[in-house]
Amino acid sequence: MSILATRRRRAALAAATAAMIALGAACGSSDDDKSAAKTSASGSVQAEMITIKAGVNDPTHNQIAVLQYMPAKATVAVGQKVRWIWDETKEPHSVTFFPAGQAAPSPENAGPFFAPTLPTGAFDGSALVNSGLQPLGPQGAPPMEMTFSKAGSYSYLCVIHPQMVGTIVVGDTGETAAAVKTRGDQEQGQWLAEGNEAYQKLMAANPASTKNRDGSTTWKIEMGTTTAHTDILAFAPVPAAVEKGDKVTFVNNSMAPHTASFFNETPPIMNPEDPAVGKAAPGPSPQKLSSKGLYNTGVLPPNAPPGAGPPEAARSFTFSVPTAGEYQYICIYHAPSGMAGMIKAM
Ligand SMILES: [Cu+2]
Repeated sequence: MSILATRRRRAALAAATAAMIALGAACGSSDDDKSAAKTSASGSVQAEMITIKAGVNDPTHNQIAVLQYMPAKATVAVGQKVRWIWDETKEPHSVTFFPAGQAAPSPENAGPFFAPTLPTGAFDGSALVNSGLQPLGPQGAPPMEMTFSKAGSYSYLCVIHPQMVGTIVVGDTGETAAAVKTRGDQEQGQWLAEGNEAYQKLMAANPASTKNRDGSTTWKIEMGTTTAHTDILAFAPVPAAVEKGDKVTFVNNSMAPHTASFFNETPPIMNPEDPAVGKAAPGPSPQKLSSKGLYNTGVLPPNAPPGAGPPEAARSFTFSVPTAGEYQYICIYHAPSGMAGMIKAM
């Protein structure tokens, strides 16, 4: 399936889901009905399912990725179903509940949690429940549903995005689907605004440059940026055209790992788990860029933890651009969000 067709299918799926949620909201709530638990004529308790989004990308601007659960916190009754959806995110996330006493891994050691460990019954906090990273690849992700058997407060997280933490509070009464959706929408609006502001700032900044002794210029390309709740998956612009003989240095000052990868009509690396992603090609920095063959920075690590990341040199890679031409590149990890750029040399 082409990427476009896949995106259309996912967009249609997302729209269908939104319509379903809206329908649920319309018939499931009223002002004097704050609790989702309803007693039927037979006396059994029926509870509405609530829905939480595991991340979203700005629908009109995919390069803005919200790294949050929306809403981050929800209250449910014992037995009330919670559903997490991935319909509106281009970036993979997990919903991972660790048993009490088991610490979460760091993003670098999260590999064992990329595969799912789905719930086998109502969750009581004693066993791992993990959606695995979803979606991986162009196909959409199925939702994850679970219920809780014991009152308490349960936190969960995304194994690769430390800023993504959610809480489910289990008590006597749960919230309605409408109340949860309203709060999720409010949070989403707030984080998208935060992301849009950061995007504008990244795009408006003048690229840092230094003059070299030989008269050439070295331009700095920022690889994305990070806010408290979003990742901006865009390369900051260099001038519309650089002079042949100039250099460009990719610098990762964000909180996400990135690559700058020029495939030049060689088969692109699309699988983020491919060992070639992390391998500088044809060799370590600096490299002389040409329009033939693969040029890859390898994974430039994030500037994390904040203020204590690896030195800038370890997060940078320089190419000289000896000949005029157009050189297109992507970040292998974030190509689904549209993280791509071009260097034009005259
Ligand atoms: Cu990236």
